[in-house]
Amino acid sequence: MRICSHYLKVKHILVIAGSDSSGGAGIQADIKAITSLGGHALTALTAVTAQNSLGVTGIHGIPAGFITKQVKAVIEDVVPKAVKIGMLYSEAAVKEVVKLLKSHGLVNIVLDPVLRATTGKDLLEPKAINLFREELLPLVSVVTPNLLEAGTLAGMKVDCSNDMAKAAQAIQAMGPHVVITGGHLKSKCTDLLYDGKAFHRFHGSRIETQHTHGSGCVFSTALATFLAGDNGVVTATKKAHNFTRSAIMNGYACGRGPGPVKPG
Ligand code: PXL
Repeated sequence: MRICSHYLKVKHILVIAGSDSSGGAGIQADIKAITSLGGHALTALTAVTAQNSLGVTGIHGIPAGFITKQVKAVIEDVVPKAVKIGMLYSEAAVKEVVKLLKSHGLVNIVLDPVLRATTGKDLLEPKAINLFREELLPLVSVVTPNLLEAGTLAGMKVDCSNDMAKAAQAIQAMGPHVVITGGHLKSKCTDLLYDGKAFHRFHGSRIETQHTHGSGCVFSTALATFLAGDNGVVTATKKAHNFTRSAIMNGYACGRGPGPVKPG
């Protein structure tokens, strides 16, 4: 049988995440980021959101067993080089993903701990947060909270560089490397990586735009894709930081509210 050499080079990234009908965040952003970086996105949908640039009007969770069915179907056929986990929505989905991670030898797992949409709607049932901390975080390679998510995971307020360092240590103690994204900082937009040994800071001046929808999804997905490309966590974080800054610079209006970033 003739094997296409291009197929052998393509990195397969498994994405477990929700759909954003506005096309800016969620699995739509993930697929754009992976594709533009030359990878192939394998996908397992966790929830379907009805939303536009002004807000989320509805969420329909996919039955947890069917999330597993999607993951098993793809990984029985193709071995992913990294996994990106985004919006999980239900406690049952968190439990199911914990089971999958325990039993399938998946590697380079990046968790974007999606808790709430910028417009205010919960994207994870609040009762699932403990399970998230206690069962899911210890199983992932890197977790990428924004300031608000880092505050919830660490149980403290996080709104300056010192808080970020303390929260990163508290979250790293739960298991994974941590990158706290600093896009919501008042001064500079510094992303902070703590790998259990040292802090690494990735600085960027503020980009004046309201079109940042999907930036967290793009960052975590780019990080997973760069890890799949055999970069260490520091290099992969730096590359994901640069890739996301470029996506934010190229953000555009789409509707009456904040528009999406443009990965690639
Ligand atoms: O940006 C976080 C996020 C993740 N996943 C989905 C979303 C959002 C934000 O709106 O809709 C599906």
